[in-house]
Amino acid sequence: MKRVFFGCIAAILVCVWVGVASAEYKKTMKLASALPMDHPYMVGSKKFADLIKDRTGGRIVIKLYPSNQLGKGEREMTEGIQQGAIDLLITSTGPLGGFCPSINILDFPFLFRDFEHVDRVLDGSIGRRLLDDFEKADIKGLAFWENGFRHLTNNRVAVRNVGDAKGLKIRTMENKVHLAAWKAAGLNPTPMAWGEVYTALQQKVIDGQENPVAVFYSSKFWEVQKHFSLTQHVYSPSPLLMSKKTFYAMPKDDQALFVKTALEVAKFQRKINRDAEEAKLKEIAAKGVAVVRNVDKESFRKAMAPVYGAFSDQFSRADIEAIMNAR
Ligand code: EAX
Repeated sequence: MKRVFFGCIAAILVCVWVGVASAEYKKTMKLASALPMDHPYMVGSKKFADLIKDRTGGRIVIKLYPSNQLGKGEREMTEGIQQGAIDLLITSTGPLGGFCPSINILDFPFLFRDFEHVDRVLDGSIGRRLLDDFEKADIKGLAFWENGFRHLTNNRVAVRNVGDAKGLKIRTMENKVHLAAWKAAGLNPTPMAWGEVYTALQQKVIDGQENPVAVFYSSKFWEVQKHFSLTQHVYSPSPLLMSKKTFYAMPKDDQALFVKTALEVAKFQRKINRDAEEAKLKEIAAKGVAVVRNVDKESFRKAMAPVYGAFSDQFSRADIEAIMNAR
């Protein structure tokens, strides 16, 4: 009888302690990204920050730092996450392979069929495992938000098939899989941090780049690019990352709240990204950019296919097929 009584007392004390711990935990956090406030990255981030503030009664406040305010590019800001200088970062997987090698499996060309396929993989066990892998790099992967399907743009030629694009000097992210894929396709890719791309295009140091519609639109690339080809050559996921130090310093209830809210906002953020794409593309065309919609995607897929063999020592056929064949 006594054991039950003291057991109940202990349980009550733990609940009180957890409650007090959560009630006492207060923090103002920094959330960074490479893109401006009107991009879905930051629309999603604002919703996330508002929900966290509301759900913690104002104990946790997340301040937003868009447009590379906290670093030259996503690689540098990911280093900031590892060091704890930045608390949260919404970033493409571009440079992340240097921190968490397994994430590069998502960067293969023509890996995903469509958005439904993307959601099934990223919201399932494969996506969860990839997010968990970040912990080895002192990073907490909260959820997969979205950059979108990437498309090729350039200043020289209307690209309808891979042959039209041969020799184009294009910027890619600092991503070994993307670099290899574009080399295999016969282009001349050069890796560059996001913050340098607009100027490099303006000064014609490079002919083109590749990014989803929303990035092209929010960065006003119609000012420095004439041709937009809907190649849809790779899907670009964007994990919401958190400093592992910051995450585990929070009481367990707040940790669970951050994961739950990040997953909830992932659905909202992907939807706003997808729903706005066609209207943005029409505006891009209205700004004078020549948009090629009927691209021969198969010519790009075939030309980029050797990249799978080039990394077969790091990514098994079985792992690739587990993603490709996910139904
Ligand atoms: O994450 O570097 C890139 O091209 C990324 O797609 C962009 O910064 C958004």
